[in-house]
Amino acid sequence: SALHAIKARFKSVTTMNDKPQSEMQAQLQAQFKAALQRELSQSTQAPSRETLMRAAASACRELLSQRWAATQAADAQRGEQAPVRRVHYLSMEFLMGRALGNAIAALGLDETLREAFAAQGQALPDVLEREHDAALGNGGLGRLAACFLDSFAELGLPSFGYGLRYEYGMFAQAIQDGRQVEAPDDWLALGNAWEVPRPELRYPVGFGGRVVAEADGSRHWQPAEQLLAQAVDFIVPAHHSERVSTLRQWQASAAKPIDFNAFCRGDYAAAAQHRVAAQAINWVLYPDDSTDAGRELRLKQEALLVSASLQDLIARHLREFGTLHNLGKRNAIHLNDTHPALAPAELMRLLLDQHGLQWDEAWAITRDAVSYTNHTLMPEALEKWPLQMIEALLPRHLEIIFEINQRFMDELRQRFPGDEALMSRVSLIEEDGGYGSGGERRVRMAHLAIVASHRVNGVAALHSELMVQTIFADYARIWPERFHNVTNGVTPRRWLQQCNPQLAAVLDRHIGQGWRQDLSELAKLKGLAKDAAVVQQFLGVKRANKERLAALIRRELGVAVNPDSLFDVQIKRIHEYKRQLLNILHVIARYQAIVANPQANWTPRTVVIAGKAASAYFMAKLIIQLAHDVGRVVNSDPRVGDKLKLVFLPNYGVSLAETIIPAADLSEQISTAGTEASGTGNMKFAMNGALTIGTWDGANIEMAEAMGVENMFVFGLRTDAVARIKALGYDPRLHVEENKQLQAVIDAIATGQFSAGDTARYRPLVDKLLGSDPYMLMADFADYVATQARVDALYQDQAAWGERAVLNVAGMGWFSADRTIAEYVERVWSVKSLG
Ligand code: B1N
Repeated sequence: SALHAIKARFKSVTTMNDKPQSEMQAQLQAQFKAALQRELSQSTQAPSRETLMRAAASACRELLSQRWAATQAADAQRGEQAPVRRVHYLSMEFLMGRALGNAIAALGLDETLREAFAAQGQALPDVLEREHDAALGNGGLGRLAACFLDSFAELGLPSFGYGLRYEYGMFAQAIQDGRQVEAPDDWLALGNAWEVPRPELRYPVGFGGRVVAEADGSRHWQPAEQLLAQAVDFIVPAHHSERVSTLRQWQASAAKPIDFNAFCRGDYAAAAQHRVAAQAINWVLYPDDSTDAGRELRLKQEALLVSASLQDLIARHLREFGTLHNLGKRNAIHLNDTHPALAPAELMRLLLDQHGLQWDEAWAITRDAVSYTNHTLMPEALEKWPLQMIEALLPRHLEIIFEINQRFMDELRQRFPGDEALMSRVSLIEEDGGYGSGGERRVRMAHLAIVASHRVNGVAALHSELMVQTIFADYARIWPERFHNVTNGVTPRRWLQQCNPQLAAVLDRHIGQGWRQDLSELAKLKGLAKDAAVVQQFLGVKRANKERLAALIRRELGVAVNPDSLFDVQIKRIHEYKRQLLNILHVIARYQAIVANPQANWTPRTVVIAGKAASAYFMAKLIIQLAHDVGRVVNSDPRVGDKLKLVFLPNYGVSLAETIIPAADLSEQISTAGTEASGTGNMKFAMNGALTIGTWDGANIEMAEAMGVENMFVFGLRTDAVARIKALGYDPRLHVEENKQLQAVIDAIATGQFSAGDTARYRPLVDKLLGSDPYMLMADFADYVATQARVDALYQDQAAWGERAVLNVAGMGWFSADRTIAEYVERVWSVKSLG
């Protein structure tokens, strides 16, 4: 397999004189003792869980720092012949979650630490829980970047993740009166023991000002405002070698921190103005998932990330090779969506203006280095920056973008003479004011990313196909060889081994431990799916995990749910295309049916929903409110009892997912076909033995093919049908008129049955469903409800359900991020892919 080939290639760097485990244990114990003493200072009180957590984190950080130095030393000696370039993964988001549990698992020091904590009267899980989630991402795109870092380390890939050190990560979600309220996520309040500051790594970053033409014809930029970007590292360990990967995050500060004259005048606000403006860049992660925030501060964030990262790359490359001519052959610069798509413009600027290269050579280097992953086809997510804003903040970059476009247009004129329409469609500059432009001219960042890349990829087979058939069809005609697919994956360390230790133990017992390194070994389970003892163990583990989740639900919400009921789970960002509303409509239909016929043989269900809505996304917030209103009515109706519960767990994030996913029986992956690029939650659920109810969308399709489509509950319109119906003119009312059950559900919402008679509250939702229904909930409702009935029937036969659960896990070997990264190496980042 590709994975084996890659591992073999890296062998020389992955074996780095592994230390004996006893020495590691002794080191950790000593470091922990020293760190604890530092933390406690003179205090004689027993250390709190927080204190123990911080001491353990800083002890681990010390051990990891040694591995970091060894990894860098090994990578610096790769030389000219290495088959793979050093990867620089540029991303505005890295959704890392907690680090301590992962670090001690990677270091093989769980037991050592368990004992050290026990000596202080504390249990390991209680201490691990005190760590704040590092929530520097919105959802799937950010979590994917975190999984990739894990696989970079595991595969021994010379690499850096580059991001921003946000002071406030993803907002904390609280629920008041059934409505979402946002609070800042002050994750650094108590310090962060994982950070490794790199004071020697700081780069100037400019904004504003003007471009000056020199006498020799060269041009250079005189920014009005100078900032410094300072590196802060986070070290990511491999689990089966001493390799690590690095997440390098940038922190901006003012080049001139205070205005001393203003200070002496006593005008402190003016004195601190630069400082505040610089630090503002690091304040917050923009909490918009699958939409474009489009604000000036966001553009500054993107520019800072790109500039600091590329200056760091160039400095390292010059240290290693002493020349820039081979920069593209030795380095990959990967764009995680278009958020870092200023990178080619900035790289060109650095090569031309600071290092004196000529355009053609600089452009060849840039195209060799840069590659781009697209994560969504939705028009509202495609970044387009107003020309005027770029001109004001980054005037030299705009010049370079114009020149790239000019040369691209010249090339097209040669290849497709007279095709003016093509030229205006693929131009980097949107002249005519498309979606949301307000008539301004804008730079299309996806076009810049494609033109400047040697590879462009989608994140699942269907998505990659639709990408070249729809939004990038013209480009696929111009450069067919540039477009590829690399299906997403997740790290089995965090998402199976660590979040579900009991299932991991069952796997170890029956198929050995090899799956932890090579997930394709899960296929060995296939032959065991009919083994009653194995199935029983699977069901037993699930039951224990469900009890844990039931306890959490009781603690958080005061709702008692029955661990023997079917746990039906949908956790992800709240978005209309993901159709949490369809899920709620099904809950209402079921509620009405139970009330009408309480004696029927109901399969008891607990429906769990969690997820955050972008703060300005009205419809998504209304869906959260509806979930609460429906939950309140259903959960308190004595006629329903255990047969149905609907709970919404607040403040969804990585840690909550780690508890919920192992406890799920049913995974809801119900986006309108063609809208979810891949999904990665879908993979985590199936790996943990949940069955999926899903549409023929994103990676669901490849999962169904891998495990056997008979092992998934597939329903709904497929992409071709969606397109056909939309072309003919979709009328959602027809579906409502012919379906009594659906009518009753919509009526109940519209007449205020869940909102104490308030008929206005959900009018926007109802109007949209009956009006345009762009995500076609009405068209898919009947099939969804019928498929849920099939789910009920199978769940009543626990042996049959358990067999399917085993087969789901057995089919998930392909969806390891290790395989994904092996494919990126093959198709995108190898020297070979440069042709
Ligand atoms: O990227 C994930 C996919 O698994 C999901 O299907 C996809 O929805 C997600 C603008 C995005 N696409 N686009 C974004 C995030 C933040 C932002 O500001 C867009 N996220 C996805 C991983 O491939």
